[in-house]
Amino acid sequence: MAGQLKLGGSKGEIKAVPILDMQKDGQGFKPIFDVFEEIFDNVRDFPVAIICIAGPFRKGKSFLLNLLAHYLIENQSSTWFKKGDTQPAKVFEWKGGVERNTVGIHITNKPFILETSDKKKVAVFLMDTQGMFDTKTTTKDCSTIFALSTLLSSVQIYNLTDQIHENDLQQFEVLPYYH
Ligand SMILES: Nc1nc2c(ncn2[C@@H]2O[C@H](COP(=O)(O)OP(=O)(O)OP(=O)(O)O)[C@@H](O)[C@H]2O)c(=O)[nH]1
Ligand SMILES: [Mg+2]
Repeated sequence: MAGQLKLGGSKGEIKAVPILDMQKDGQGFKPIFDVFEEIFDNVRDFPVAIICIAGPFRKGKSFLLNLLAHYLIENQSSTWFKKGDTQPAKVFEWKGGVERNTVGIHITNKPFILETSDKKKVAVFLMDTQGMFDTKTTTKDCSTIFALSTLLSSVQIYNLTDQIHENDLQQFEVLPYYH
């Protein structure tokens, strides 16, 4: 993604759709190829950039993606979060509590067509991932989510709260070996 992106927007209602789902028996994942193909078929003529958030469960990944989506839906306006707004756009499902919410990998069904500083159009998608390291998610599943989202994304944000601790960094050493 060259240069700084400028104004652009997405026509029609935008929502997140799963491209990787958990198997019915809860053992591993299955890709949803038809959704994948349909989404990217529409942007054959554009370079594509995927902005992804990964990281531990229950830290606000989906919430942060909704804030990003809200900002892009409002065309990156300086007044993008208006006075009356109490919540960000509902593109990705998010909730409070201690139970994990997002399962698999989800991506926006439509791109935000943005423009780089050298006037090239880019189709930008936002991508959400299942939270890692909760008791229901095996290390192999964490590794699958992390590896796939790293491979698919142009920019990957690793979402942590507070400071970065040594054990956060150690998790990067372990993840690749379980795939
Ligand atoms: N105070 C505060 N709360 C936040 C922030 N980001 C998220 N939350 C809260 O954290 C909770 C979890 O948000 P989600 O976005 O569903 O978290 P998640 O990381 O996607 O969770 P999983 O999908 O289960 O991994 C919600 O109650 C949010 O309101 C933040 O920046 N500040
Ligand atoms: Mg989530």
